[in-house]
Amino acid sequence: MSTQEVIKIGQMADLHLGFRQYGLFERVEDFWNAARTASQKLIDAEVQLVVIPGDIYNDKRPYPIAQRHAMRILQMFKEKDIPVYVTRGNHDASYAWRERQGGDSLDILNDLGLVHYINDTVVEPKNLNVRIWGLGYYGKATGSKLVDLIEQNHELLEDKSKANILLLHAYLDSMIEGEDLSEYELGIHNFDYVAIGHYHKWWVSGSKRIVCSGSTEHTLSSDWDEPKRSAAVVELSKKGPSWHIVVNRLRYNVRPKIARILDLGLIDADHAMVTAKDTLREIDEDKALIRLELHGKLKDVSRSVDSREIANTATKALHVRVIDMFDFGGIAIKHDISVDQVMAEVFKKQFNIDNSETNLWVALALEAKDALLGRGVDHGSTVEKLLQDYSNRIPSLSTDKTQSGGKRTSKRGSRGKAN
Ligand SMILES: [Mn+2]
Repeated sequence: MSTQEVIKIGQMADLHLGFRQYGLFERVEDFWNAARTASQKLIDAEVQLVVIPGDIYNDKRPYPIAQRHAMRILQMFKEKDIPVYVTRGNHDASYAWRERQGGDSLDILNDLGLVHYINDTVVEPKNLNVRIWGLGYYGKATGSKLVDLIEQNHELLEDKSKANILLLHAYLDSMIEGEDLSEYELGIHNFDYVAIGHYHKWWVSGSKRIVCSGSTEHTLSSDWDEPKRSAAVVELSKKGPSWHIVVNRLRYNVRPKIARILDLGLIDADHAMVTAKDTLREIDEDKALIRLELHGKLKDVSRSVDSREIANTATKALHVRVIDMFDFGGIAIKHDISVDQVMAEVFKKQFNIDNSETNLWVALALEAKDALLGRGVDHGSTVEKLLQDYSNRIPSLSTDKTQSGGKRTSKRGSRGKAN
């Protein structure tokens, strides 16, 4: 009777050690605790090797505490004789930066014998029937860099006596639309197992051959809907000419996080404050991270809510973020909005300008500003001339004098002055 050889591989990624999120040292400890828990889970699962496809560190210049955390975690594997293979994530260092600096922090871990840092090459560990390919982070160029790596070593990919494992730090289009690399493009290379980092959620392809275990701790509040974090155990066994794959998910707890969106409708600031505070008292949980988003329309646009005062209502949580998303006079306040977008909103909502025309109105306003400041592309340009030019393109600015109506009259009035 022959025993079926099974190779057991542990995967964890995006440890982001040293991430002092919200400026809190407690968060640095959280990232260390999460990485340590994931590591212990993999050790308990008796994996034979561990792969970390990028972002061990949160910063390319990790603080001493982050380096000490990394060393302690990797020491856990070293003590059990479990080799660790890593690739470069975008947070570890960019390719250009490491070239300029003579290496990065992962090289230090490699030199200390704590990891095998695979830098755009292929390695064959002794005593295990695997071949590990590692490609660092290249963003949009990942696909072509991967093709280069494969072309240089194509005979190895054809040899199925060893399982071909690829470590990659990239988004696939199946995770985020239009991203760095397509799942199809990656699939055709026929790797037996691809360990992916960069995407911070759990994701496994339909074929089970592409595995993303997600970040070991939450970095973004958009991922809080899944309270647990994961590591993966991948089992590879030779079945005839190919390698069979089984993926197991190991879940563990991290610091509790609560996100709540409160839609208050049309309300005055005082009542909004009271309701927000009541909600916060309700969801206030011991040592949690809380994010409370306030939506609605304030009756009196001259007054807003005091986000800090609301946040201070919580007594148990570690950190509370109250985000004021109230609508002022029909214009939603957004956190990241360009001047052009603000103008488009104003034209649309305050002046009832048709959607199809708002861009032209924005262009006109920007050109008018340049003309007034005397820095227009066309030096002879004046606001009057611009209005004339644009009236051909913007129907609502049309010089058709036969039309009447309140709105048009007022516009004609202002144009009259220009003439
Ligand atoms: Mn990351």
